[in-house]
Amino acid sequence: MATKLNPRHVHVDTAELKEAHPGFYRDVQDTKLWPLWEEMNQFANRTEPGPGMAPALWRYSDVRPLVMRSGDLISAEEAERRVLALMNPGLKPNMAVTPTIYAGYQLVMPGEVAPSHRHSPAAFRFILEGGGAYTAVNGERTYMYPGDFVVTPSRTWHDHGNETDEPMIWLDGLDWPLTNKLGLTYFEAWPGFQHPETKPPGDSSVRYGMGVVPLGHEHRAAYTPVVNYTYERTREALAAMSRSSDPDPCHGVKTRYTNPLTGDDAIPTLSAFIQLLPAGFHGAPCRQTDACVYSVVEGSGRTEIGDIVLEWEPKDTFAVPIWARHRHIAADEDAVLFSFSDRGLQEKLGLWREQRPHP
Ligand code: GTQ
Repeated sequence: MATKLNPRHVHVDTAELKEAHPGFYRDVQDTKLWPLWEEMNQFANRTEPGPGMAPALWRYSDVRPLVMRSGDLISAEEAERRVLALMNPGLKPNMAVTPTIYAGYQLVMPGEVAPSHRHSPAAFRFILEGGGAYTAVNGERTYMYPGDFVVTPSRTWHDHGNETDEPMIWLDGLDWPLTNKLGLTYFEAWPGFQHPETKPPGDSSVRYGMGVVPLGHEHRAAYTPVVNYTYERTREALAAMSRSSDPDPCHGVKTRYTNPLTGDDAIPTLSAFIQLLPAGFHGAPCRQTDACVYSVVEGSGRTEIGDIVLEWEPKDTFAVPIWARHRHIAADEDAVLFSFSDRGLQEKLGLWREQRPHP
């Protein structure tokens, strides 16, 4: 994307200055200082948000064979987590899909357990393939199926196990690049292999996800107490909403995964959404300051990002950069897109912006 030059570009020949005043530059460096005018153009030349990353598409038909091959190379236990991470070409060499978010395809083969650990980055899983493997969060198991959104808050113990006879593959999202930037990335291995079961499976969904809350529960955590937002329920919500309300011209029918006790994002640093684009939907172009990663759940279509056209079908993943004007187009059946970004973080900081077509 072309960047407009700022009219107050800093017109300094820094090479000439440096040559004429080597002593000054040396003394400044020796004093643990650095002249801002050397760097100012990097800052002042950018009049619009971004870019920070590139538009990108990961076709599941390309990804799946590699994920399965990784299953022959290394076990879940050896790898700790057997994952192929999405490398956004615009963010290399960082293992990141947006400036603040890491994502990867994780494989757990039948009979395997990925051992219990916890870490400062928060994580979610969005299930792509298989059915009935579990993630245990602080000893509460949830059995996972395609389209489920499973939350592993910061510093919660978690292990993944697959007692079924099919491989399970899901998309992981972590706020790891952000915790790296904050100098707050750390990790602990559970002393045993698996955390003991502490609650019956699904306990958090009935306790906190039904619109009733146990008396005496005071919610202070920054994260949702619900472990699994099942596709069964979110799909029902999308279907009902699309029957009774007009789609937004840019986003179709779009909902956000929230903490049912506070209405905030389920994970403060990883806002997550799911939207339905009705058959034949031709979205209006819009752009936002949050880079967004999409995972296609149902249907097929395309997303136009400037001159770039990304054609997608179920289980494909694609990334829309910061402030990139884009539109979604659904083919001749309803499409469902899961997505995630750092929008909630930007909103809290007063940085989030959206530009929509004028009505
Ligand atoms: O499942 O805990 O993709 O710790 C990267 C690091 C997944 C996990 C990842 C992790 C995990």
